[in-house]
Amino acid sequence: MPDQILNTEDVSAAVTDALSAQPVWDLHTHLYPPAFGTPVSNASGKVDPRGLMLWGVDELITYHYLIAEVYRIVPATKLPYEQFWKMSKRQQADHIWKHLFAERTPVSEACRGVLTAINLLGFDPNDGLEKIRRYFDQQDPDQYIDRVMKLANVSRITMTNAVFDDNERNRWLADSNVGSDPRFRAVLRIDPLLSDWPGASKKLAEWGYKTSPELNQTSIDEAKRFLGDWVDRMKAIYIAVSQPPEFRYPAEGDQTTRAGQTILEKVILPTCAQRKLPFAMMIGSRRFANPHLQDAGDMLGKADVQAVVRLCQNFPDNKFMLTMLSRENQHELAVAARKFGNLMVFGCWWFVNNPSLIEEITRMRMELLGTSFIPQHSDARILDQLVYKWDHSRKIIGQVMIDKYHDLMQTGWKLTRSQVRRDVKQYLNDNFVEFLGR
Ligand code: FIX
Ligand code: ZN
Repeated sequence: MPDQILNTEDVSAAVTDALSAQPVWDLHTHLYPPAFGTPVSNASGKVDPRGLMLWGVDELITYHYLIAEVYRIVPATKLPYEQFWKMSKRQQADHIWKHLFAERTPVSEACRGVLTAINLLGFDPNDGLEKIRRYFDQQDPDQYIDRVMKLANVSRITMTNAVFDDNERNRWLADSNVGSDPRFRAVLRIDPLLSDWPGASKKLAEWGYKTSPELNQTSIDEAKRFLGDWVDRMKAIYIAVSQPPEFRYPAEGDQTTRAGQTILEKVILPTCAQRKLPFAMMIGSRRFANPHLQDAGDMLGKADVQAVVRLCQNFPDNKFMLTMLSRENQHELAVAARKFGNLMVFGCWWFVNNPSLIEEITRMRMELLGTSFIPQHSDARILDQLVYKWDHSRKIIGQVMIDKYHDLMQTGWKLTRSQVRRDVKQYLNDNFVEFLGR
């Protein structure tokens, strides 16, 4: 069938159809397959209280974004944090549902996301939770993953495998096939290696590597062996860290911070370059601004994009994936990406993963980078979130693409349906696949 040249009035439907039809490789999530255990009661009967696979309506409602929001309504003076954390997951969900959904209008993005997911899963959120809970209690987690991936049109789920987390590490050591589910890919996440070499070196020593807080050649060689062992064990497709807004390169500050620079220069980047693995830096998270909120207590700060520029300058053989948490960093980061082909900007992360900012950032990136960036990742922690995060993001990315195509067509450019499909595939899949393989 000949390729169709689009009229202005055809563009909206062509973009919407292409985005809906194109499966997305979700390149950063905190999701897991059932092999990592699930604490959620379900039809398979296998419930692991420390399981890492989170799914179902009570997990959706107790997402840490909503814990932060409910504590604005019922402050700790009324509900002490430790009392909340002692509640069952269902009791926490009931508390959040009461205060954020029943007694107030759920207009925040995190609240709206819960309702989009419930609705697209075929329920009426106005029916209350009991009927929905009964549905989830009857689901087999393995089959449910297929249902959610189909609904969200996600082709692959990329995990975040934090090797310094005992619960995660011990699962890999107990079963080398734990990560073999073909729907998932592993990522070696190594924050403490960069942020706390003294502590990390002691842990590596406990695990059989000849490392010490002194960063001598033996420690450097052994830390590289550690990375290689875990990249191989996980078949990791990239190595990742999140860094605070204070991250600088070259490092400034105390000995631990400077040790982080040595680890970066002599351990991580050589390992990634040798194995042609991207190194993903997620910069701007200031952990535990309110520690009582646990994961919900993290904050953001404006970071230094020039640190990224210097890394790209100094390590031209490395591939850097970058996302930053502060809205104020986005423009400078996009301009940095114009200067370095080994820098791939991705996603609207966490506190910029809201419709107004996804639109602003995607529009700015499209104007500066064309089709050579990765607009989004879900950062989902609960499986069902894929349904809403990709529904919401496809719509916003689509609106920006439609506007930019209309601008393009003003020049007389003849836009075709296959060009639209090609661009959408580039954004949702090919840019990531090509960057991995470069
Ligand atoms: O560092 C990260 O991977 C962050 O995405 C998480 O720590 C954060 O809690 C999150 O899930 C944000 O969406
Ligand atoms: Zn994340």
